[in-house]
Amino acid sequence: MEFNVPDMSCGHCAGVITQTVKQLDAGATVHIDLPAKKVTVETTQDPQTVAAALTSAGYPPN
Ligand SMILES: [Cu+2]
Repeated sequence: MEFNVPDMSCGHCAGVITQTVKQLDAGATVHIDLPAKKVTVETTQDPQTVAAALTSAGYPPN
């Protein structure tokens, strides 16, 4: 699944997003494309759950 996260602007944001996803699913794979503000996630969680967690962390996907 792929998310656009416009508020993600630096390595710190990328780290928070990665940790947020891994708290939901420790086995998740997270790939961050910072210039494109794109987050690619491979997880067993459903997209709504991941999107809600990112929103709670301060990085709402659009
Ligand atoms: Cu940042």
